[in-house]
Amino acid sequence: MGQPQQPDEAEAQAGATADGAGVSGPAAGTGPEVSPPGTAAGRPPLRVGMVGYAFMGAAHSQGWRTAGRVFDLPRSPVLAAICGRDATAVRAAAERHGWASTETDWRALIARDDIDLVDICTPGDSHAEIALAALAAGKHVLCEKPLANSVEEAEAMAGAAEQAYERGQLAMVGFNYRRVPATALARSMVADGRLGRLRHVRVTYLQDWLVDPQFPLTWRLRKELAGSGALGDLGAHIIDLAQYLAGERLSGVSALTETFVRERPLPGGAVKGLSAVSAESATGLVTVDDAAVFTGRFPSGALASFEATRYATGRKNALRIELNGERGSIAFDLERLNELSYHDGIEPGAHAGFRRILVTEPDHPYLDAWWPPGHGLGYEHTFVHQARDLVHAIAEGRQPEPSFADGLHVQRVLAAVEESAEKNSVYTPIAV
Ligand code: SOE
Repeated sequence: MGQPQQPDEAEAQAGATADGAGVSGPAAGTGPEVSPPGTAAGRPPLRVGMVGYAFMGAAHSQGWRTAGRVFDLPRSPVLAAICGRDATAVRAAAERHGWASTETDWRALIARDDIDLVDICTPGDSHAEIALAALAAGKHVLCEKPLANSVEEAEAMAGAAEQAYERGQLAMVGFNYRRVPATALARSMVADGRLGRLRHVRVTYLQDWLVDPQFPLTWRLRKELAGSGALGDLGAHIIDLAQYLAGERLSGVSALTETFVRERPLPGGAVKGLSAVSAESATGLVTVDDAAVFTGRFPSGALASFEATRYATGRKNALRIELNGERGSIAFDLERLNELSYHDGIEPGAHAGFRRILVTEPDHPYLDAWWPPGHGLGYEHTFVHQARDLVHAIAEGRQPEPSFADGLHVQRVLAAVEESAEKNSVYTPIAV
């Protein structure tokens, strides 16, 4: 196939870099020498080449640009090159986000000697091809979720990542919601046994940007580009998060999917983030699901339920999760991401009840490097933490999580959901 599609090109507007970071290294001057922005003297650089520059490209740029300024990292991320097919748009993106150079062909990016890591922020149809080529060229790889558009592609990617690991190259999937301090804290509480044996894992991911039937047929609604709809886009996140928090993989699912609006106007112009305008008359068919609802089993016996939809009127980015165990419960809502609700089931009845943990203390995950207690974080910080964790794993030569093998299992769950939905919700086992 050719160059990956850059569907949200209009998002990239020329402009000053957000935080004053230059795009061509430190300015010459007479003052004392300073390291390039975001790098620290004496630490080897980690030179990043990113493919894609739309919504996720902007989010990942923020992560790479900020991680070395907030955290003491063993290697300093350098925003070496950004790649997209439209030369003008990619130059504008480079300036806006602080990248030092541009490429219009991802193969040229991968061929460069001055790139250590390839960050893939394109739609799913190009993940496998770029990741396989980058691993073959000796690069580390970060790949946006879901890992691929099919189980076959994901298997090839996980296989290549396993071999690359033997050569010292690392690969990770961008399930960024593991990097919210509150979800990381939840994971450690489950692992410490505070909830005891898990009985229920209940997760929903609700958005509403498709409620209007006149919203255009953007790439996320086309199977050949996106792989699936709400299922792969939102469902992949909650499958990963549920498995991460539970500490085990789903062993089977039973599912319903639906496409509520089957024909939509074609896009009439630029797509920006999740917003777009429609063409006057031409329409096209929606080839993905609009919503997916499914139940699942964990090998431990815990039951799980999932809902992923773009039709939850009024819900913008509502990822909610609740875990109930024999000894306690935990609840999290992405729209209040600095908080975690915890019920200690061992506490005497008279005083028991859910309490709010404000996850902003320096001894909470990631927070020792940020602001004083109570000064909360947001969505973008998950990408900073993702960059931080990957840099540490690379410097220490250990497998980062979620690995491509983890991404492959999520892909198997997605495929099982589609299979079950096609077969009247029949329970569909998944190899763990
Ligand atoms: C769109 O639904 C989207 O941007 C997803 O693609 C992201 O993965 C999620 O983080 C926010 O919503």
